[in-house]
Amino acid sequence: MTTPVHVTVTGAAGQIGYQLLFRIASGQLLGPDTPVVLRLLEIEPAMKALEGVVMELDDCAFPLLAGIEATSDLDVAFNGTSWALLVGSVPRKAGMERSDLLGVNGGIFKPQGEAIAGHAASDVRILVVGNPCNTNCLIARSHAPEVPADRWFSMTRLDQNRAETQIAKRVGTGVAGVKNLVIWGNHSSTQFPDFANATVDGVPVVDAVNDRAWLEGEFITTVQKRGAAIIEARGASSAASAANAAIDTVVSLTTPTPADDCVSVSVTSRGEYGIPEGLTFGFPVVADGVGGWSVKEGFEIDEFSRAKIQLTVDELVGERDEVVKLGLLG
Ligand code: NAX
Repeated sequence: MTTPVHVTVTGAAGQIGYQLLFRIASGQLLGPDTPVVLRLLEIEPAMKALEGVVMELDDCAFPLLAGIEATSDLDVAFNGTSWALLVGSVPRKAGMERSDLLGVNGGIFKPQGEAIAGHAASDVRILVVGNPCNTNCLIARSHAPEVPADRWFSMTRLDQNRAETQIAKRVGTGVAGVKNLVIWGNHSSTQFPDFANATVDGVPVVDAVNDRAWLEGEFITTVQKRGAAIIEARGASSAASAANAAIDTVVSLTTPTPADDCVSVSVTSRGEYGIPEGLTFGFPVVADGVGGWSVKEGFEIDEFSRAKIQLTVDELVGERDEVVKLGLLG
């Protein structure tokens, strides 16, 4: 049997953790030939709940699950890990100011960045899911300068999946036909789901939908506000779809991207499309299937799109300025 790959999940006893761990252990993250060791991080008060999750993982008797390490110790959690899925965080609560939110998360993502730098495998890649995920990723990365910037990702794939479904339903076709649908910017309500570069069944979305007002209005706001709509309906935030998007992100980053498509994921900007360098920003990405990726070139940005992208740039710059002010960047 091949050597197991160690995968860390933080916030492992949470909602998303519960939807994610069983899929990883069954081979859906790294494929049917790769055994995994799960390294599960939780805070002390949630260790008992995590114990129950571990019991259930045991009870599945997954042939690919080569071991489970459940811990509240950061160094143990990230020891030898090749994929760190940072899910646990403190999302915004009613009445919380942005600086409070960023301050609390700085306290989580700074030490996690340091522990990744100190203990992870040399090939580690990190996907931040816990909100505010783009800036949490920036904080962790800044405390792990030893880990190359191109190994850090934050999740905009759930937004891509949401946007694809909206388009497919509108056109009355299957979701597999929707390509090149990028989410620019922050995983927040300023994100820009870019219909202008997307195609459906080989036809530009703009032509297939043939209703620019819907695309510029309801489509964008439905995707931007989908998380809130799910909380309103379900009384709890997206969990199964978020876990699914985390799996999709890793699979897409580890398999070659088809020429007519892209992956929506937030990566460290190197100034592509005029986005300020160093921001963790949602771009159209293409993966080579052997660990490399690049921002896809050639997307047209018209005046409408540029204005939308600027809004999300401004928000992320604001978040970055705030964490600088709070002394949270390494
Ligand atoms: P839950 O509150 O169910 O679970 C979070 C878990 O994290 C808890 O068990 C908690 O004990 C643990 N935790 C807190 N601080 C920790 C720390 N310092 N170290 C380790 N574990 C810690 O939240 P859940 O629904 O699972 O969501 C997790 C995060 O994902 C939230 O921040 C949420 O906002 C974010 N989301 C991000 C999405 C995205 O697309 N990027 C979409 C879904 C989701 O909203």
